Amino acid sequence: MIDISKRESIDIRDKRVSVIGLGLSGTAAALLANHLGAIVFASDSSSDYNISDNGLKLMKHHIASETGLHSDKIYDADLWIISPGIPKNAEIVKKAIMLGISIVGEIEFASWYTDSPIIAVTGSNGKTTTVHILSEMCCSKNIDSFMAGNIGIPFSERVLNEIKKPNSDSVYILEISSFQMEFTIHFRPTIAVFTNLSPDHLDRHGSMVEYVNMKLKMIQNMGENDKVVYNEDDNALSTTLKSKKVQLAPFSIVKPGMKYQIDSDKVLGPNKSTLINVNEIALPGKHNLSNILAATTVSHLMGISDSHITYIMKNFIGVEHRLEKVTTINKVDYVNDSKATNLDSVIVAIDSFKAPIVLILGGRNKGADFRLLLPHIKSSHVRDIVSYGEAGGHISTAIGDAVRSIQVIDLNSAVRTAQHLAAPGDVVLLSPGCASFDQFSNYEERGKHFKSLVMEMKAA
Ligand code: UMA
Ligand code: ADP
Repeated sequence: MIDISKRESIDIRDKRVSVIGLGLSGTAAALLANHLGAIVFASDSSSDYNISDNGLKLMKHHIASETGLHSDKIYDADLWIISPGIPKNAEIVKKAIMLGISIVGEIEFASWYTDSPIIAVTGSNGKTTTVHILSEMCCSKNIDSFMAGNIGIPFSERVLNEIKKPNSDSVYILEISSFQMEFTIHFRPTIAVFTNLSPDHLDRHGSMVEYVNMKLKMIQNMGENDKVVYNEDDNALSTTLKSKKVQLAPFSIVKPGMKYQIDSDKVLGPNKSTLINVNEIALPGKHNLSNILAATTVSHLMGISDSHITYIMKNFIGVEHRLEKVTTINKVDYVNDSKATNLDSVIVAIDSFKAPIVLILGGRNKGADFRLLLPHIKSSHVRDIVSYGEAGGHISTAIGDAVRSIQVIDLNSAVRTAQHLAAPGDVVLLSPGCASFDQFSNYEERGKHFKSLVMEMKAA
């Protein structure tokens, strides 16, 4: 067994480490553990092409693995490093706990091997956008910022690079999901950022309380001198965080008294001087203004100049699959918001347009009640709804006759149908409000497919 009670004294050299899951995080964690001298065995119940490929990658480093099953060998271990996609109530996990095997998540594991500052961004929405803005803002002479975590770059990969090539200017900007917090012990960011909290992933966590608890684990090891940057406009979040013994740095797009604040159409800096007019900011939507203020508040704490912060506000144009304009066909704008996998994201997306919207919703429902969308649909410019995929029926029933709606089988038919419904001046918006897994491997694949369908229509 390995004593993991004190971070400083953990030693995995010559210890048996099972890495569960051979996706991005598992593969990176296996390589890091192997580099640190552990005897690694990696296992994934899937035998998909990319998972088997990852097994081959590990083989080149003499790391043993199995795909397509979990044999009993996984229990022959001093430590488990578990991938975020595997829930804590999975049968294999319950058995490992019963056998007394220590289990840590990939983020926890990687965090043991770096002392570089960590800025950890969590929340239900806006994490990736905030991480990208922050990474641009925190690029300066004496800061080398590295994005990692839920954005798709495993933290273990970054930490292994740092071990191989030490860099005292490194700062990690991590996107942290609720899944990644399930098995954390010592993880302690220097600055924690909370964008907002709204129901998401309830199918995995079972209840909102459990979901929020996972998010709050991010600050469980933070002390009185650590800083938590949070959205003061989110009442539940603000009330919860105010009861914690940490230094709070709020941001808000409506309230006064913040380090950076919005005064009618201007963004004011810490000394109340105007930094920029809101209409000069490249990213559209109120929600993005909130993300910008989150990044701005953190950047200020990191000692970044207001002139650089302002430059990024003016020039940062956004991240792929988030309100991304694909093209215009016959005066209809096509917008890819494939990353909108929950209702909150759909709401901010439809609120970002003044033109009539043909909204495409659908995919695999993560436990959301689409009736909650009704008041927002009525107060926005949504004229038509095309629903598709596994959730198509539920969405169609929930929408009823609130607006014109039609249910189709898949995304291909949804895009064709939306094209027929759209008139010049309209927006066709894919903001599905669901996970993609019924028809795609991930939201990126869904977004790319949407974009290729649109470009095919343009070429026809
Ligand atoms: N598996 C088993 N046994 C089981 C169950 C699953 O072996 O009993 C296997 C699966 O076959 C799979 C692996 O375990 O191959 C789990 O991998 P994973 O789903 O954790 O995938 P990774 O490729 O490691 O990607 C993860 C994050 N995935 C999830 O949280 C589901 C990625 O976030 C993240 O970018 C990556 O680590 C790098 O840190 C994706 C995501 O969808 C983008 N996140 C959710 C979201 O944003 O809403 C939280
Ligand atoms: P995350 O990484 O948390 O999923 P992203 O930055 O990828 O967040 O944005 C995902 C979707 O969430 C976007 O398509 C957008 O519609 C919505 N969104 C982004 N920022 C916010 C925010 N601050 N509040 C509510 N919704 C947001």
